[in-house]
Amino acid sequence: MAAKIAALGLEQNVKDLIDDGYTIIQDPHAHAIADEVREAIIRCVPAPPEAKAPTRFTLLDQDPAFAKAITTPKLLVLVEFLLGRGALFSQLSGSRRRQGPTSLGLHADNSWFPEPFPAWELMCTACFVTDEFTRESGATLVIPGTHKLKRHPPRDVRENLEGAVPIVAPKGSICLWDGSLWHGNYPRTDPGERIVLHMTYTRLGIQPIETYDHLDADWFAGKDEALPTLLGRHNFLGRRHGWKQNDRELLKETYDQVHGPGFRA
Ligand SMILES: O=C(O)CCC(=O)C(=O)O
Ligand SMILES: [Fe+2]
Repeated sequence: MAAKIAALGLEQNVKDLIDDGYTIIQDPHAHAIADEVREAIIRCVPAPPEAKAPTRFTLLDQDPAFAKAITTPKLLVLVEFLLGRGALFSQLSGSRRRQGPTSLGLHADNSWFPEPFPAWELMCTACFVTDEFTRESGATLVIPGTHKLKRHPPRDVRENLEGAVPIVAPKGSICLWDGSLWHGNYPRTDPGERIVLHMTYTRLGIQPIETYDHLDADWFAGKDEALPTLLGRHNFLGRRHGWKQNDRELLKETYDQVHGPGFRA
């Protein structure tokens, strides 16, 4: 892990994740596809006039730009840092937030789990910023360090937002936080829309929110080689087993991913 972090110069990002629970990633791969991702979200997320923040889920197979976004190299290393080897892709949504007084309430993304959260992270969320994030543009709001409390935010903090700061980040940035960090967003006062791709990953052993089991070899052909693992194709869990040799190999591979090589012969 340390070698992968050093190879991509992610030491500060790792420190941010440990100290603050979130970090801002600058990866040339992401900057190069920011327009493509933005246009794909606009194409795939219907935006009726009355909707305040049009959102659509289960987007991965709706445009080729999305598979590129979820395999951004620096992001995948930091996902492994937070969630371990063999982490799974869990959910992909696009949002188009409009000008207006509404905002997303303070929450931790560990929505499916009770508190206290475990000492290790269950899941993490990365937001691909396709328009600049500022307080006026409706940036994500975070309360740095709250990931250490390992709890859902209590009502008084949900109301007073004490300690909250906006994530200020240029277009093409990816903001990553762990599932324990308290966050929400600021109302958008700027005109226009804030277009974001929300990418969620989960630890191997935890059920992903979305399934992409219908995607076949043609879909994977020519795409990033991390995708089969991210979509559970190398995961023993959640499939029908006949206890053939292949299944045993997959079981061993899955143990190795969770515990390191040689955990169980
Ligand atoms: O839209 C945002 O600024 C934050 C969204 C959010 O809470 C999430 O993606 O987990
Ligand atoms: Fe969230």
